[in-house]
Amino acid sequence: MVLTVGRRLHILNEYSSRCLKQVRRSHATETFKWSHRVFSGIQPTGSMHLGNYFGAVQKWVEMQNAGESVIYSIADLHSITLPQIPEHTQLCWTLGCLTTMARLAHIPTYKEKSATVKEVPLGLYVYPVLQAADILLYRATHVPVGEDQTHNLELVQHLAKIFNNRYGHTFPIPKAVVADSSISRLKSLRDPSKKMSKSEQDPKSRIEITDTPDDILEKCKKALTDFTSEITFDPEKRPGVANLITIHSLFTGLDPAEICEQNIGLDTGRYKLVVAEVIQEKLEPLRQQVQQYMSEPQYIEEVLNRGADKASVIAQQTWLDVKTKVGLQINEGSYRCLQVSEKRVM
Ligand code: AQP
Repeated sequence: MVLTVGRRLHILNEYSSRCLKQVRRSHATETFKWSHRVFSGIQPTGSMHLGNYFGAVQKWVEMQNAGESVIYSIADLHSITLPQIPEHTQLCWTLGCLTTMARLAHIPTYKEKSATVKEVPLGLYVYPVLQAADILLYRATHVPVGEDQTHNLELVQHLAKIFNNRYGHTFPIPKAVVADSSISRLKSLRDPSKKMSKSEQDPKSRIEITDTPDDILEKCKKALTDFTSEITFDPEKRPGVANLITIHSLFTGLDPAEICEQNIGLDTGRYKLVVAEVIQEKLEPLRQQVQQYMSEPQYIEEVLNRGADKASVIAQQTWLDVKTKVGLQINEGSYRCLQVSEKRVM
């Protein structure tokens, strides 16, 4: 049987309106209870620093150790490496069709990063949609991320709602799990008006997890503070000193006020040495553990492959569901639907 373009369109319209009715029916009757699932990721754009660690990774380990169902990823597509995970890019396209340019242009992480380049790459603009695809593909219910990602998470929630309203309940509305708000985000040691970042050109702007004690001392000494000598915690007026106190507080669990009290009489130069010592001591076991893992590349590869195999089963299931609902997948049900429509047309 050969279908003309007109008939194909007619049949597809029939099909769409049937699907729409099914969707509306399902909205009215279904209540969904998603099983708890945690998803998050990190870009392989450089060496992990204290911001990544305290902002997100520490929480990931906590949730994993608490026995939660977790998927943590290396967001390689985000940093343009190997596009070998088609479901992520396919869902990204689908979700991209559900949002607007105006909405994406308002996302703070986009504004910040686009301000640093003359020609803004399309990838930077679409980045939050790819992030949404990553999260929704695994039907995650909880997303532990740093405070800088809260607006991106709002876009994910918005896209999940739009998709569910249009095509039927498909995704949970994921919740951001943000580290203690007092932590907020760690700032660059060289310019405390910016966040600590892997891709910042000056390596002295961040403390990396694998930094040696000498690196740490050097970076703390060079941290930008101000011309007031005593130690006070004032993130607005004295962001450089406040950043050092925050790092100190994160490692020791001490309140910033307690830290200021403990260090009365020290000037900022001497206080930097105190902070360096705290970081050196607390980071050393972590650094050694990382070194140990780095000496076992086969083991790391095995863990990554095992995780990827598990994740890809979920990704494929979700993408099939999305394709079917959007009408990109002709399955047995839709084929019957086409046959019925075909008879009616004839
Ligand atoms: N300075 C920070 N303070 C607190 N949390 C932070 N995160 C990043 N920087 C800070 C959190 O770390 C997680 C992983 O980040 P990512 O690699 O996905 O991307 P990012 O936020 O863009 O981190 P970077 O280090 O700044 O990378 P580049 O330089 O490549 O852009 C996220 O949950 C993030 O919130």
